[in-house]
Amino acid sequence: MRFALFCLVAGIVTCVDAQAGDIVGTVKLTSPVKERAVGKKKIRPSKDWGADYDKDAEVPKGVNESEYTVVEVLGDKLPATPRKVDLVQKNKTFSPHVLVVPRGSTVRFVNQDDFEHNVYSVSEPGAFDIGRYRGKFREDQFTQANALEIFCGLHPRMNGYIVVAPNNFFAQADGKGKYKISGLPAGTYQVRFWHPRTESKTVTVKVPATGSVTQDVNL
Ligand SMILES: [Cu+2]
Repeated sequence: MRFALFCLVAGIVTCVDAQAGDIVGTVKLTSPVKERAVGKKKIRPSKDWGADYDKDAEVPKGVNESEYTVVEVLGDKLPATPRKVDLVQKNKTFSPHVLVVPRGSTVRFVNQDDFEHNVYSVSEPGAFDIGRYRGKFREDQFTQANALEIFCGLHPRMNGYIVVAPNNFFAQADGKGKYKISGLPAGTYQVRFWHPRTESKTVTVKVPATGSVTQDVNL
């Protein structure tokens, strides 16, 4: 009773903060991971970039696929604090390969090569095309939660992802598949485990008022 009164006086936010838990666990990739996607020869209607088209650009090898896994707590009502984050294009690769930002964030595309690049996505909602650019940066804001598959119209083998999370509660697994989402208000949530080249999985997780709950998943 005393605690409930404190919540009423101090406000819901303080009350919720006092009862927050973590989700931790390990993601194992047990299904075959599909080939990395390749962009289209001609991108948006009427664009043909002719001689600049480079079909042989290399795909980076030797990366640990588990670190591309994104774990996100679903729900638009949880807070989403916009950030400004760089996505670099260098040596004909997107770095990072998978970028995760909370809804409303701005992604600044930075071309660190000495030739032109482009970034586009046909994923909906959120399809975009920043045009071709060089020696400067372009930026775009992402207001709708989605996993956007991105390409460069000039180098079709350049492939990456911008995952726009619905709120602040997300994590990327590390090279061993381990992840942690901290400070989630106690409650029951739908949590999605996403990987760019295998099937996603959504599970129900009950987050305790203190401490952590362990949720391991095989994708
Ligand atoms: Cu490019």
